[in-house]
Amino acid sequence: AEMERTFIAIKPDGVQRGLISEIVSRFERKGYKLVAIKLIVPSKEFAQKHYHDLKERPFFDGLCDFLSSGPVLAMVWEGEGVIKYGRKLIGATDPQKSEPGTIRGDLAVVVGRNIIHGSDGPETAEDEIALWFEPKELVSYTNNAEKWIYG
Ligand code: DAT
Ligand code: MG
Repeated sequence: AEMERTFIAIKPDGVQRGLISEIVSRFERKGYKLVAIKLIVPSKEFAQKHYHDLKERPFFDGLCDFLSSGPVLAMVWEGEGVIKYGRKLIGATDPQKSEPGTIRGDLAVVVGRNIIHGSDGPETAEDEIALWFEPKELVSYTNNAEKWIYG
């Protein structure tokens, strides 16, 4: 496998509920590397860009209102297989269907307040990272635990 990067965001419900440290720690303890992080309140127009693939869905307007309703913790995480496995850590879109042990399974109840976003593939990861972050905000550094995580 190759090092890859994914875009992960804690939505306004997760921030307001005090779940930042819980969620960040799951990615951190797994062994993924934090490359960028910032707290921002996205505009509705920005939320519409982020969710542009869903613009025909009936919940699109409410979803964009919700994402822009408060602070979002935007992050980039790096690691082998992090795009796909990050989605596994997050769990199914509808928390009613998320397995226990996943972030949504353990910490959320309904689909409209499912606390976290994660890129669903390599192309969306690249697009979402470029939408949310300037290249200079992606921090280049050596994680000294890496040789213990990857061997
Ligand atoms: P995911 O966030 O798991 O990638 P998605 O990309 O299909 O899911 O949808 C984006 C968000 O839209 C999702 O996290 C919550 C909301 N959403 C999805 N399906 C919904 C529905 N049927 N009703 C209300 N909100 C929905
Ligand atoms: Mg999605």
